[in-house]
Amino acid sequence: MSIVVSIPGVDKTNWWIEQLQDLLPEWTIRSIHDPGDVESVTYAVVWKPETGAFLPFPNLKAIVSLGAGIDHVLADTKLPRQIPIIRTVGTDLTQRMREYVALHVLRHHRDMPTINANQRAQRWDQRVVPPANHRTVGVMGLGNLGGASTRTLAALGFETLGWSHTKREIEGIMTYAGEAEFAAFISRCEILVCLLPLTEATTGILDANLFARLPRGASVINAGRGPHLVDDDLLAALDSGQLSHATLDVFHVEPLPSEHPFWTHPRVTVTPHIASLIDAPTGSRIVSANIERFEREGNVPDLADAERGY
Ligand code: NDP
Ligand code: OXD
Repeated sequence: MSIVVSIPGVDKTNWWIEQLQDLLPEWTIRSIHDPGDVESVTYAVVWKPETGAFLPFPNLKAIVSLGAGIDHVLADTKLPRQIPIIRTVGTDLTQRMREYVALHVLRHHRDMPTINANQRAQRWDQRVVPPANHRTVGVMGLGNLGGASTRTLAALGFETLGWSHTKREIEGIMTYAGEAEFAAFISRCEILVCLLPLTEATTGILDANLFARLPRGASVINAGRGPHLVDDDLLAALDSGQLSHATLDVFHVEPLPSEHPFWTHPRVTVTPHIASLIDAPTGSRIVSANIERFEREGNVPDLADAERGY
């Protein structure tokens, strides 16, 4: 009975192995690069696994994504598609994302990027912005993270909208669903937050067409995945004034390459995929509980739907 761990970086892998071993003492836990008896491996705990990473293990019962997203697992063109994928989600992850969304929405709402630039230019400009209840914020994706973020925004007083694939009811939030209601949603979002999973349908969703439908001067926060965004379309929308600012946590290539224009653009804030990074002690508790439950019941609530892509 063994578990293999695959995370880019030897130090991180060893750290996770130690944490998991403490919680699952009866299991053998090893790096995927030194798996021992491949027949005994029944779980793989992974973040951005290499292509073909799962092929050596004929008895895998489940793949555990060390994160909420499973796009990094589905990106493996040699993935054995029948193996269940378990997401790692929990209150810590949700709490961190709520903090990130609140921080950056408030920052856009109060026009802090301009105030910071004014400080650098020693310019005293007392800007008056509307209070939150006169500001409309829209969240794309109303799952664990998006749903919780809408509640936090509403608690801060924002007029809060949410958009998802199927209709969701969230108290105090105006919700929209699917293509049919997208136009009504997007035309109202002065600040737009993307917390969608990356799927075929959502790749490139943050493009010129979407930006043109936002109110002029709107701002965008992308904490979903880099490929949701068409980078050049964002740059053009910022340059034309259609958008005022963007905060980006996720990128097509991570780490963001040093020559990428986002690093130095005056109206782009870059954060290094830290909106809701899970830590090894918390993550290991969630992962070990999920593995134990999957062993017992053959199912867990956090099972992803690989066909759907999230
Ligand atoms: P969930 O699976 O819980 O929720 C996904 C939401 O997106 C659901 O509301 C779903 O709608 C909606 N959705 C999916 N496809 C579409 C579509 N085509 N059109 C409209 N709505 C759609 O995901 P989480 O909230 O747990 O996580 C969301 C994403 O956040 C992750 O996949 C990951 O990419 C990103 N993430 C980023 C982190 C960071 O640090 N930057 C940290 C963790 C996650 P419905 O329910 O109706 O199907
Ligand atoms: C995740 C992430 O998917 O950290 O959990 O991006």
